[in-house]
Amino acid sequence: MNFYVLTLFPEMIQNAVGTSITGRAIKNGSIRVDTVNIRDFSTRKTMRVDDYPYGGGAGMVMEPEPVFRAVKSVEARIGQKPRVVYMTPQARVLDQTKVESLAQEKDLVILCGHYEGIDERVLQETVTDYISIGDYVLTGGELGALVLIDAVSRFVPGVLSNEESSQFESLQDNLLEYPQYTRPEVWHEQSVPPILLSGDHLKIEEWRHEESLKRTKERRPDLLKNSYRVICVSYGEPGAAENGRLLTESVSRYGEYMDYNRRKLQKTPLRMKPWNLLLLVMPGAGGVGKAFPAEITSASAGVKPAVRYDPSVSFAERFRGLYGSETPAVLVGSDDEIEEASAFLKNRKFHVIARISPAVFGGDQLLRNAALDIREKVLHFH
Ligand code: 4H6
Repeated sequence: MNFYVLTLFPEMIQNAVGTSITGRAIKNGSIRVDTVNIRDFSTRKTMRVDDYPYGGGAGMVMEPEPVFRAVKSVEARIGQKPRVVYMTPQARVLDQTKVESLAQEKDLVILCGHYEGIDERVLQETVTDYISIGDYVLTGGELGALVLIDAVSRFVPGVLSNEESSQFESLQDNLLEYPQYTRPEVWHEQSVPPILLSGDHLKIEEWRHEESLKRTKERRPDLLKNSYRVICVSYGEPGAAENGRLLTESVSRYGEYMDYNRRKLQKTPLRMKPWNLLLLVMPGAGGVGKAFPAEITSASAGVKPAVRYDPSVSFAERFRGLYGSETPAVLVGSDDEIEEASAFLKNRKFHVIARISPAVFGGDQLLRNAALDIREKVLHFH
């Protein structure tokens, strides 16, 4: 991924990104960070790029033309129009979902303002995204740009090692991370929670989820209103179950997965809450992507292999125990399957927020994009 930072202080950017993990990523070619000095595009002999504000008032404003030319110089270099991000306190605050969506871009231009900001007209003509890194004021946009580059880079392939992986992060579920421990086992008379020494990975994952919830309630209760529990149900040939699991894991670290080929599940009532998200994966979604790399180890790892699919069981019969309560739902299947499921789920008080073609299981990138799309839609729904 290529970042182009338009700034009056290029060395501030280069010094910072050259260090630590972003520095390693630049060296190994996973990312590039090019700086463009806006002053190089000044239209004046003095090389100044600021002027007095119309209407009066304190401070100076950055002129539109140098900024415009700086943006155009990047467009000319890459031969297309990239997204242009303006770092400003007057914008929605950056979150993990936005970070991950920006990481999908090939090129990203980041515009850093100084003085009192930049002339509104050039912003209107060039900026595609306004981003704030928090509700406080900085002397310039550079620190914001650095925060953005750092957070986005973590999702660019090749930037993190396997150990540093960003695959399963609680923030993805709008939850805080669980507490971490390392050696020694007893320190200042405090022991590491015994469950972490048990070797029971399923139990450990459950414990961590509980700790994440506890911690979020205590420290960031505001996050919980945007947090939801993913429950995936699938039925069909074994491929559908596998695909259901893959989709679940790309949407949520703590998703739950259920195989509705099982007669027992069909009979058991499942009453979903408003803070659940139903992912329904249907037989039409089973044929694609069976050879999908199974490298995503599972939050739902103890799930028994899918039982045989009995196509003679009707949809309504299969899901007779399933009830929502204003619960958002995402449907994956053929058009016909989705049609039938939508009607049924509406009656059961679900809200279908997305319909997804089984083609998403055709590859890693498609699946990731679908998962991002789902997360954005749920946030909107809530
Ligand atoms: C745009 C407009 C980002 C950029 C005004 C930038 C905070 C954030 C800036 C300004 C930023 C953030 C210039 C206003 C200096 C105050 C640069 N501050 N400012 N929260 N400052 O992401 O005076």
